[in-house]
Amino acid sequence: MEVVRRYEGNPILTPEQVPYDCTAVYNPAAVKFDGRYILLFRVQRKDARSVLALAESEDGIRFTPREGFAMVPSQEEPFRTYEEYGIEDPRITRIDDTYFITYAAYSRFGCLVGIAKTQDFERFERVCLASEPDNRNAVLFPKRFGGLYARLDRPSYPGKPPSIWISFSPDLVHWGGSRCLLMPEEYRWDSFKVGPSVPPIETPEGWLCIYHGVFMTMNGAVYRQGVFMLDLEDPRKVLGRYEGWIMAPKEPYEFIGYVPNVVFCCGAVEEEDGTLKLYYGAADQCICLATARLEELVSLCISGGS
Ligand code: BMA
Repeated sequence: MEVVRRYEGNPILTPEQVPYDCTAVYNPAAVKFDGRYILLFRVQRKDARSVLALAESEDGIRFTPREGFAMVPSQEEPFRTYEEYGIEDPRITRIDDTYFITYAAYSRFGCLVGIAKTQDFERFERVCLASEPDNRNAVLFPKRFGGLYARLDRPSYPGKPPSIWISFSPDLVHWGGSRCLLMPEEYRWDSFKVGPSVPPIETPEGWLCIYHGVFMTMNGAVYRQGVFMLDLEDPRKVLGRYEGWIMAPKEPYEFIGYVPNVVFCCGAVEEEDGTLKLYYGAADQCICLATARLEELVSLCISGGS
């Protein structure tokens, strides 16, 4: 039996089901807030630039999109300059009573990490632009380490394979102490690039990290999902990495879309019974749901073998 099981009613949200003109809805952040499930997702508009919208649900399966957008490129500097081409691929982490949103800010300068925050999912406030280009897929840890916030992200440097790094900050604005945690493995499913998918999930064995790995084929990139584990006390230590993928494109809605062959997870909600609801973009076109047992993902990281 597969560790990650797709919801049979996928996709759960399509461009046809939202009340705005767009070509695709995908790559959703997910969180449970006030007893309801919230998805903050990327909406690709007809000029190919993206904004973020929000949908809510009682059961985590049937989502109702809100009218209007939750976040659009800011008109205030310095955000205005660096969000000119849009904002993409959000992730949400709750730290104390605040929900922080990390997103990719796109502009003529490339792509960098933006951070915003909300307490009620009604009003969203920018915190800062938190990297140089090119960097995206930042996820914040829900806890501090020695008083410091921590994040994983995926900087890229010409000629080097995009990899997963960790950095620390006293205030979410100034970042340092950076270390590389995970690099693409040569000639494997994740040999082209690796990047964080969802914010790290605390388990008794360590921080479970779900990541995306990319393989380049004659027909373009294939995006899959994998797992690795970090030490609870010192997240700079990698405790294990599963050699295989936990999820790869296989359903028609993952093959047919704006970008075929993509499963791209940005949000997970942990249920009380140890199930994880994984929300992901399929073929950069629509939003889907899958479930997994947290403990099974943990054992894959510890056993390592595929
Ligand atoms: C990445 C990002 C994601 C996208 C993925 C697959 O580089 O642009 O937003 O889902 O490619 O196209």
